Amino acid sequence: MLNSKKNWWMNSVIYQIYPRSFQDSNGDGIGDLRGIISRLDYLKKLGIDAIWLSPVYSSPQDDNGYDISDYRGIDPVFGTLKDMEELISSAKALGIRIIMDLVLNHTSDEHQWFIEARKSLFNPWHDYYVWRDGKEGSPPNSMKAAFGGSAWEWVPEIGQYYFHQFSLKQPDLNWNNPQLRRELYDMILWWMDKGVGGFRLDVIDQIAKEPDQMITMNGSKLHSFIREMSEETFQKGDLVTVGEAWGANVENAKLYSNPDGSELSMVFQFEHCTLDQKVDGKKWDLAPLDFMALKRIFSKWQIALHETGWNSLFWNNHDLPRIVSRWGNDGVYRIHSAKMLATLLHGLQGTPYIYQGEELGMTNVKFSSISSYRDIETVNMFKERKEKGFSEDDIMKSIHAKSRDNGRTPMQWDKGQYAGFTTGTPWIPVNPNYEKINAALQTRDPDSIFNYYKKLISLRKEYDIFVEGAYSLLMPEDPQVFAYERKCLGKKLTVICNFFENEAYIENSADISDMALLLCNYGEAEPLKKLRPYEARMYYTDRDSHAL
Ligand code: TEU
Ligand code: CA
Repeated sequence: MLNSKKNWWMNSVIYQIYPRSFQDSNGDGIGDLRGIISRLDYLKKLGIDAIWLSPVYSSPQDDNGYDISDYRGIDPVFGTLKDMEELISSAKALGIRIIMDLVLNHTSDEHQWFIEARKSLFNPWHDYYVWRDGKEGSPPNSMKAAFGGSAWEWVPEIGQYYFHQFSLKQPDLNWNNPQLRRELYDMILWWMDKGVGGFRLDVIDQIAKEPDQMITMNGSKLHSFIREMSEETFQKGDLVTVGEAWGANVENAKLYSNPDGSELSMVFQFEHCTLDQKVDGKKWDLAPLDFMALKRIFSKWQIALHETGWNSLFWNNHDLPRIVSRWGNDGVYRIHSAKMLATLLHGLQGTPYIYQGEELGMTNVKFSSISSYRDIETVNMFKERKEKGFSEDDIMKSIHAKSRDNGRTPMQWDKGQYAGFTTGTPWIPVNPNYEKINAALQTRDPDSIFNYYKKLISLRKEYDIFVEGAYSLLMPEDPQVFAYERKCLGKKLTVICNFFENEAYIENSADISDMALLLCNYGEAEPLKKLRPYEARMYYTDRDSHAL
């Protein structure tokens, strides 16, 4: 950070809320804005700085709100615009900013623009979307949609196909149209006027698609579109902006998160999230985690973006399985492994994200029947693979490991009915482990995962090394331990984690002499010869004799 200014979001921690599953206030079984308002105290207690709110705009809910029919309206299942304004101001009073989720790659097919666009080739809104001629039955090319089937959908009335990278009900916007871009920017400015603290940009790497070239991500105009948008909107405020990009690499991440502020604050990239699937397979094609690759990839991003960009740090979001089940241990070592994973992540350089329930060590869920699943991606995959002849057992195994619904079961507040989420029937079943894993138990237990996260968040505020320190990997060849240090101006932070349930033996590889123990997930630390199952430690000194 030597040359660039420090921004508020650099020592912030962002908490993601999936509104549908957070807190219901009116008994219809669906979480809503008034529910969130009623839980702000809980978030204040945890110590987070900002809330990333998954979409609450008007939507037919084909993809739980990622299909927007009116960017300026709030969907009645979530509340009203007044509730939204109240959420922004009540959060602000607690020092918490609200980050809206902007879906700019596509709208709902029920958006007024699309209703017009599909009426005729000469309609003024036609060009807001991506159309190609074709003959009925033979789409322009073989591109596939993320949620199954062709990416092209025939509209017989006008004899053209429209392009959709996600569901049929999520037609892609045509960013080449300047008028469309202007309308999007005006909408962003409108939300900025409402006092939001920033934006998360859904699949931002896909807005500059070039379907004739079969290009979805990283199209040639991508960064010029982002720079234009940033200049016209974000740069007029003191916002945090986060680009979701499955197609990011360390090179383009330096553009996205250029410290000169010309694009976004940071990029949310997923390279580590593909390390437990078969090479050339899909996420459903399960493979054990490649731990050495995890060390390599985290290290690569830490080093590449140091002083040239900014990282998002996360294990979880609403599209990913629960980390404690995925790469920790949701049996006997649930608490230790959840804390270890948190320690590893929160010691890195970047802005940490906590996904609702992660701070409680919430786990994956194993519904026995596909009828309990709600996610369009999961449901479509089930059908598709059944038709292809996969066994139901195999498919359910993939779903239990990777379904997006793992992260979407209701937030577990207490041991009451439906975990305190709703007085009605929840839209998706509650994870049956809520009597053991819930917020009420953990907020009053000083050794809980919740209170451990709280401690990690407060450490980030207390020591500037979390923001500034330069990263290096320790013990690179160790197949079981993930250890690294951060250094800056005579200060040093060392993080040592046993990633597995076997004890790990350490031979003088991390020099922690004269360092103070900041945190250990077993409470007391023993001499650093042996690490217990999933043991994590964090050490600090501000008198590092080896530092420059
Ligand atoms: O996700 C981006 C995306 O590419 C997902 O389809 C992702 O590949 C998948 O969820 C992995 O299982 C964003 C949103 O986060 C997601 O919820 C939306 O469904 C999607 O965009 C479409 O808006
Ligand atoms: Ca509700």
